Amino acid sequence: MVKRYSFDPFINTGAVVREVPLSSSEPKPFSLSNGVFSLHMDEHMRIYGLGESIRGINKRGWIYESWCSDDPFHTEEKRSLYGAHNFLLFDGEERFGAFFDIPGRITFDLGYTDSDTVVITPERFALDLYIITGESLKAIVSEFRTLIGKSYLPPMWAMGYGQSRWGYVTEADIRRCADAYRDARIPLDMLYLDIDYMDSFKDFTVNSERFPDLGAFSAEMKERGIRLIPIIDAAVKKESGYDVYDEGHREGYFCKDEQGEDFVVGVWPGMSVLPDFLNPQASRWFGMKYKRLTDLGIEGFWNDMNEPALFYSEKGLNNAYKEIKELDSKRLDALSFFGVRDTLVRLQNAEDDYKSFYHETPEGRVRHYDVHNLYGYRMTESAYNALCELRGEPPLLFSRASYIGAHRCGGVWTGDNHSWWSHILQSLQQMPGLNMCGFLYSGSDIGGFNGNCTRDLLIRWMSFALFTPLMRNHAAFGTRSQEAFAFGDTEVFRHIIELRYRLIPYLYRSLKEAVERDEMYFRPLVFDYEDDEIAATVEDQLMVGDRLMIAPVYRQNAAARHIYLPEPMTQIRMHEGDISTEELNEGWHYVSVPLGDVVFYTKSPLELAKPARNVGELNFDDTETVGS
Ligand code: MIG
Repeated sequence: MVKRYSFDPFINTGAVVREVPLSSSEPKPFSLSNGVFSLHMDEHMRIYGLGESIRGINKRGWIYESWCSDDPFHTEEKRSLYGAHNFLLFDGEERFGAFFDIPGRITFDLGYTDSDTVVITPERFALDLYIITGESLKAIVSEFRTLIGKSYLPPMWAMGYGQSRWGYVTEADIRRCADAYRDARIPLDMLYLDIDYMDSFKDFTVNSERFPDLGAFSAEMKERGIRLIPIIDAAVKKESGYDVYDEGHREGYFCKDEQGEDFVVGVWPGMSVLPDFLNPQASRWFGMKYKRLTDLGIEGFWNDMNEPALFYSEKGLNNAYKEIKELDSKRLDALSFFGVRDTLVRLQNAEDDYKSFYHETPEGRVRHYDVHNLYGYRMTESAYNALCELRGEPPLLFSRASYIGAHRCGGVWTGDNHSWWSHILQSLQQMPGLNMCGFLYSGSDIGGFNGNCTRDLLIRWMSFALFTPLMRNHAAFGTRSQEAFAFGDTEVFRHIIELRYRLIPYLYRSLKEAVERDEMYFRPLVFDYEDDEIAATVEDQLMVGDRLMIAPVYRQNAAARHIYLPEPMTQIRMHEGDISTEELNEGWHYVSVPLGDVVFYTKSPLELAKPARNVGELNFDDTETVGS
């Protein structure tokens, strides 16, 4: 059951698709005073949800803030990442879900300040609150999901493995990568194009020296079973003569400052402007620009920098110049040096900039700051609507920033993680939260984005990520190569990636069913075994689809780990491409998992396809059954 409480919302966020009558009762079990929702927690209460956020599956004990942020350091003390997913599931003596539908900042203190108390503080008291009850954790999630509408389902080929790297600059770089995968006989379905394919980082342009004929190149790759997936950034280069800028400027489709002038920010293309994705005309206009790339045979995109990320604004930069000039006249001491340094650092994603521009929405003019968390969502929606219209079917599409609602239009990747062991576990722990909020097609940058990857890290990361719907290896500019062929011996990677393809019949069916039935693809164990007190504390295993359980190794040098089975299961082991099984009883086991073996568990027989070079070549009818 869903109850809705309304507290002066000034904009329809679009998150909710079902009409829910207003409830006049108190928003129980919260108590509300002075614009703050609070709740006393019993000793055993656990809290799930909050989508893409850091720390454990059970969120109790930390403080979170929804504020879509371009922050490439996903360390434990952070409160926000790229998404704003304000759904929580409280599991104590009282069991209920709560969705705080608010486009701006909101803080969730989940027993951080006072370990027995939840304190939820919307910065501006303008929101809808939905309280959701149901028979089980799963039922509450499903009820919530029917409220927010069906999740995005990508085309089947998007279940293939993808290789990406910020640093493939030319057609030759991409072809070399494709060839290396072919030569190593490692399956591959997608190669990603990062910002360097563009002409001066201008959206919807192609650098003609680097890619003389993208249409022909994309056809050549497709012939080989590989799709090219270009990036699109949110901001548009401010340059007269660049038609996207000229048109948008003329039509008033960019966000405006206080005086009604286009608000100018610095991002990759240099001085840039921000499409007003909250203005339906502007959104449609921008979305239709993807046609330039679909006309070249492109079938999928990733949307980046849509928090929106701002390196600086024209306004902020001018203020900083002034400060530096003043300093010039003083004698430079350490404190003024640090002052100036901080001024420059603070230019990035500055709160003052987010307060300095406006959107034209159907509800009137709104300040960006108050609706900040909707921007990435609306960019994804812009692309999704246009691409569905242009293609007659959904594209491959995923985004960095998001709000609930965007789950209907695309997936998400979890942004700029690091080549750190802790980020394998972090990624695992993010998946169920994302799934609760409807983001099913998701995954992390395999091998880690920032920092240098090592062979063992990549093997372990992939052995987990082969279960994530979005399976993409991606790395930052200037980092060490981390493709599956980069570490000399390719066999070990070929076996792992082949296992992914062998599992696609099961994984894609699980994804599709999760979409159709408003369910989760990844679940914490406790969702399936509610009365099992041990299952409720397991933070490094997940259920995948209706019958699999995974328990990956994510520690450096570990060659074995403890796993917990809530019921007897068949252990499936892939060793050098061969599959073997073993029946295990319920309870704890210490399982040997040498580097390169993939070990997982099934409750009932599982079908495995034969390996294939790409999804198109997979034979869904030729499967073998393993497990009992
Ligand atoms: O400021 O396009 O998260 O995946 O490779 C960095 C370059 C911009 C951030 C994305 C990352 C991408 C990178 N982008």
